[in-house]
Formats: sequence, structure tokens, C-alpha cells
Amino acid sequence: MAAPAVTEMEAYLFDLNGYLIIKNALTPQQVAACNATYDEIEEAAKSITGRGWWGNVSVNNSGKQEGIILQQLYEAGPVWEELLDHPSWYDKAIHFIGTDDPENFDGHHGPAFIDECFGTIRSTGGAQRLHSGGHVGTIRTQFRYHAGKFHCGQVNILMAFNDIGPGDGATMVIPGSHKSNVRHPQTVAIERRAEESSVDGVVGAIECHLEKGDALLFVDAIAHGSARRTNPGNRRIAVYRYGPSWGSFRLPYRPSPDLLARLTPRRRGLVMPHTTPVLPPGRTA
Ligand SMILES: O=C(O)CCC(=O)C(=O)O
Repeated sequence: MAAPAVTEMEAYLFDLNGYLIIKNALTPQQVAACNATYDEIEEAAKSITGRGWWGNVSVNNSGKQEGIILQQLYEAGPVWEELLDHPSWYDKAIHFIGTDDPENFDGHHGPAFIDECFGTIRSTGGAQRLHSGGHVGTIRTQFRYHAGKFHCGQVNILMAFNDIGPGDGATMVIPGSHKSNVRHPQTVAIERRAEESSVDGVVGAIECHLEKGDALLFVDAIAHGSARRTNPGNRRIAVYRYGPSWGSFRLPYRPSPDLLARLTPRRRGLVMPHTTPVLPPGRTA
């Protein structure tokens, strides 16, 4: 019999806390390949002011605290395609979205859709503000458990390509906040400080320390962001966001025809459900 997608303990902890850490999710070869891409992009970004492109990957040398923001990373080469349905997390993501249950999945699409595939390269001084939380109530990113099953709107896989410990600007979460009904009292002050804040000092927030190759799986409804990086060097992560296949793209980026042509059917379905629409005679789109 096939191993369950998640253990009883993983289901318990995900329900309770809103996140899981998957140790050694990537192989050392995959980490090296992802870092090779980031080396090239970092070099290219030196001559990009604001938004530009590295092949089919959007590179935003944002000048903001988030650092260099990359979009459409699944276009960046073979390793990035392997990550689409990586065995370390694919079944878990599908399970928490709830579409591994035939009663919740009608088979017309795939079991999931990746509505955003991004990465950041963040140097000293960089951070990510606190956002989300159960009190916000957004359906797209919701945590939902109903009738004995998970039905989450967005399950994120955040992968570390270098070690992220104290001072490195770790992702921070408030465990359990995916179920919170009441707004965190500190968030009002944080919003007033707007974009350039971090999660440091937020009551209840913890740093998720990762070693390179580890992945943080979390429901987007959890209140999260990152600590400010104080160490030298930079932090390299990528995030693949999984949701139900009836969702749509978060941003106006679309997979390239080349990518769609070379992906396996399962991977193609993850980046573009219904690649081949059924149309009346004579209509092409
Ligand atoms: O940069 C981080 O560590 C947090 C990423 C984040 O906020 C997100 O994936 O929504």
C-alpha cells in the first residue's frame, strides 16, 4: 500500500500550527542547480534597474527591502521543472488543498494549480512585513477544515537554497494564527509603518530556521513575513504556491509556449490547467 501523503502527526501539527518544516526536501544536486541559477541571475541583475528579464524569468531589482524579486522561476531550467511536482511535498500540498479526495476533485482539471512561482534574493537590511492571518478571511488563501478533510486555498512551499538561521532574515510565522478571529494588536502599528517593517518583535511570532534544501510548507492564511537580515551575505529562497485548479494566476505572468510544450502532462496541468480548450469549429481562442 502506498504511504499516506501526510502522517497523522503531520496532519495534527499542520492543523494546529498552520505550517510544517520538511527537512532535506531537496537533494544536494538540486540545491546546487538552484544556486547556479541564482548566481547567474544575481550577476544579470547588476545591470537591471527596476524590472527586467532573465530569459522568461522576471527580475525585479526592486530597491525595496524584499530584495531582488523573481517571478516565473519554473521557466529557469530543468531543476525548476522538477520542483513543480517534487515528491518531497507534492502529495502533501494536494492533501492540504483537499483534492486528493475523489469527492472533492471532479477530474476535469488537475488536482492543483500553481498561481505564483517566485523567489527572492535578500541582502543585509532586507525583510518582509507581517501579513495575512485568519482574521483577514481571504478565501483564496484560507485555511479550511470541513467534514473531516482539509480544503486550504493556498499552500506555499518555501525552499531554502542557503542556511537560514539567526540573523539571516528567516521567515517568521505566528503559529496557530491561520485560525485567529481577532486581529493581532501590533499589526495596526505595523501597517502604519507600511512596507518597510519586519516581523521582529511581534508577540507570538517565531523564526523558522532552515538548512539549505529544507522546505517550509505553510497555509498562506497564517500571519507571516520575515525577520530583518542582519548578517552579511544574502538569503536565497523560492516559493511555489499551490491552490485548487479552478484558481487563476495571481499576477499577469503566463507560462511560455516552450515551457508548456516540454512539460510532462502533470506538470503542464499545474502551471496551466486546460492547456487545450475545447472550442467550436473555426474558433482558435
Ligand atoms: O520572505 C519570506 O521569508 C516570507 C515570504 C512570504 O511572505 C510569502 O511567501 O508570502
